[in-house]
Amino acid sequence: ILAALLFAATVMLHAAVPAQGLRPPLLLTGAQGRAGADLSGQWTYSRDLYRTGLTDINGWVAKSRMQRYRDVDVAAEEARGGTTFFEFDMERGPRMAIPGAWNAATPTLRYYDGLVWFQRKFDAQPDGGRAFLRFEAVNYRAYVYLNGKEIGRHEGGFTPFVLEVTDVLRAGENWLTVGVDSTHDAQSIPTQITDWDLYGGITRPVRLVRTPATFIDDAALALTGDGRITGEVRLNGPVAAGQRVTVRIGALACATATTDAAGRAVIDIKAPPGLERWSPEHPKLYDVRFAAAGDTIADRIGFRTIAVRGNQILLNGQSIFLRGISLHEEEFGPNPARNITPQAARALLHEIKHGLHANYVRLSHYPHSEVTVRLADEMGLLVWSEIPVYWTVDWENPAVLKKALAMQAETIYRDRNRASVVLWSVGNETPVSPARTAFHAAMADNVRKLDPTRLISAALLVERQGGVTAIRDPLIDKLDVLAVNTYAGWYGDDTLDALPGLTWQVPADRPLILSEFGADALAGHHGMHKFGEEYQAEYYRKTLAMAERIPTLRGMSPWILKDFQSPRREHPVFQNGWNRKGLMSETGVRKEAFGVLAEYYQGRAANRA
Ligand code: GCB
Repeated sequence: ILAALLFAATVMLHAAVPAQGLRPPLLLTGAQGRAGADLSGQWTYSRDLYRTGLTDINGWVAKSRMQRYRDVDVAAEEARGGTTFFEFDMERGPRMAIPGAWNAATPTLRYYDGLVWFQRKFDAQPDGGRAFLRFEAVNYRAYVYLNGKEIGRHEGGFTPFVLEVTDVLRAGENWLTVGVDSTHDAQSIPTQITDWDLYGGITRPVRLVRTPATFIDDAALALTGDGRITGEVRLNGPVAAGQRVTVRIGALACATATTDAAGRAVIDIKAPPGLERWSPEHPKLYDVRFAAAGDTIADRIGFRTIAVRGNQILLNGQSIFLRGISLHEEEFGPNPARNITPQAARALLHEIKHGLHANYVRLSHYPHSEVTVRLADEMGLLVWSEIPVYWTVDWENPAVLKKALAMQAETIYRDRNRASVVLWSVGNETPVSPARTAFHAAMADNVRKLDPTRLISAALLVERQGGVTAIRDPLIDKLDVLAVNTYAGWYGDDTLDALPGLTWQVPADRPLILSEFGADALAGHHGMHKFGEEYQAEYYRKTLAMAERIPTLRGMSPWILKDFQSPRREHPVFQNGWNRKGLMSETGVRKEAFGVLAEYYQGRAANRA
């Protein structure tokens, strides 16, 4: 117990200042509030299944005739009567709304998995400052060209990246061309096989962002367990030691600091006495302004502490139970495009918070849109955040570990000002092996360095012998909160009546959450058999009865709020491309099990247990 207490204290007491070295080169944390342009809207596109726009067959096929990113107006060249041969014309290509996955845009791209070129023109004028493109997410690889010049590449479908275009941007019309390759392989994260849809494309907004020569690239604040507010402000551009940095937290406090020679200032003040703590019941956010070198960025930040003590999870020092649900990034509707607008995110989170009486959401299995995480802050929902180290990746490969660490860093730097985010997960259902455990351990160490203020977890596999379920996973030594996915009563032959009698052998000194349990039901299909609404509802009753008997249980996020698309799910009557474990159909029709969970959570909320 003493060891557990010391461990808990370590989690809380570290300052929020992360280690150097793992940081993405540019973050532009305050991009939303800066001058520039939102490049959402209609983009033209061109399919390129054989990647001809990127490859040169030993100079034999002149690369140029296929290169969609060339700075050339093909129609004008044709009109001039030239002899140059082009096999593309982005100008006259079909159009698609960006952001949004191509799979939902047109039936011919429904199952397309490969390279697509996108183009969009925009006007710009030089303003003496710097210019950047910030992509919130491109799934899975992006090749970015501006005015015919390659300006950068990115791998990873769910995290933001920033490319500087100051020297390439021209006065007047600019041509932005992006090659998006959705193909996954054995070295990608995730690999080719998952249980969700392909969703290729520019799935989140793209912005042109203008800044002064020296600007605040990133600024973060967090409340620590010992009653301090700590963080950092980083300048990018010509910097000098001793530049003054000011941080205002609403009308409550104003802190100052000075930069070091690298343009970084550390903030560390005693939390002001009147500081209201953020919680799901009271999601208080402060308007925070960071100013330095003539530049200002604003954010809305909540302050709370999160820690573990023994087998309890403490929010602001109080033990809590996480009444949650899992969520994929899919809006309501028969044909999701993974286009999460504020309205779409609000509708989903509203069902969770007010329909289910939940205080927590597992944003699975990858970093969700910034819109969703910000709304969780505003509406009051605790968040589990994860990157898609899912089922199995190439554990032995150092290049793959590097990708995972980079993805994790991009996520943490994006969301570390979000009070809602309390858990970083380092994996989902990864079969135990020495290489896999070493991989996850390196991830956990990385997370601990980057963000010592939050808790670390992973959704683990359990072992079952007869009626006894146990966790036998050496990774638990690296985790603050244990989490397991369990499907007894759905996969396999257990009867529902057997569930409450199953027993759990889990460490007594750690909090446990059920990161998943669930059963498919087709909305409107009735009966006490698999895929029937009544069966799913009874499965929930019996699983909840089983859960009640786990003494260290501190929360759950059953699988899942709504039905979601998955090419893996091809039962011809009940699935047809949809995983049906939703408590709601894809269009938002509640199944019977929704009421079972809502009632259970209402009871827990009323007992404040
Ligand atoms: C799981 C996975 C999740 C699947 C779910 C299922 O354990 O983590 O991604 O969708 O089971 O429906 O089987």
